[in-house]
Amino acid sequence: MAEAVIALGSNLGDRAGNLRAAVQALDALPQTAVLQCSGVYETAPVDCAPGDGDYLNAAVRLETAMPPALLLGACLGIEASQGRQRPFRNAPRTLDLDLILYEGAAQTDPWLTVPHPRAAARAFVLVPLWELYPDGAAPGFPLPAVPADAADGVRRTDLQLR
Ligand code: A4P
Ligand code: MG
Repeated sequence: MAEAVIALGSNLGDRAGNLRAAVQALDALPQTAVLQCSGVYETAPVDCAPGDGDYLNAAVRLETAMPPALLLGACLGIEASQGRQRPFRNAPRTLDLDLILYEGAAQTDPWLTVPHPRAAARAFVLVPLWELYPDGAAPGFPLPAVPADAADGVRRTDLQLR
């Protein structure tokens, strides 16, 4: 089994419902279990069009025997099952599942780059990750500090993923 972390995001439709359904779907994948869920954060959109709605973001820690490519494919399938569309880059979405890290894997293919190339610069990813790894020791991805100027846009909610 390998440890993996998936970041979840939604700014369209029933945002909390979308994230909760995704956690259930991830937990139901073969040879995969969701070990831990972060809190749910309301976050200001980053690099998005003016007027886009706020996101809910979170992260989950998994153990899985699915290889990274298969796990990514499963994530894309879960997004599709929740009506994810990609009309343009950073478009509003019902559900985004990004594979942030996968224990023992490091690759830079365009269809799968792990650790995720933009995770280190995104407060909406790093804040939930620090919650999962309070000592900063995420497998293969020592956590960088949350950029001070970006932390303002990330607010913890009372919502729970499960
Ligand atoms: N892909 C390659 N590596 C990975 C990986 N590690 N995890 C490929 C997931 N996918 C990966 O994905 C496009 C392709 O990337 C996939 O087909 C896959 O083969 P996508 O879901 O359309 O792209 P994305 O997730 O929207 O963009 P990106 O570049 O991964 O993420 P970013 O840069 O983080 O931007 N603001 C707030 N507040 N909250 C957000 O969640 N998200 C974005 C997305 C922008 N602003 C945001 C948020
Ligand atoms: Mg994505």
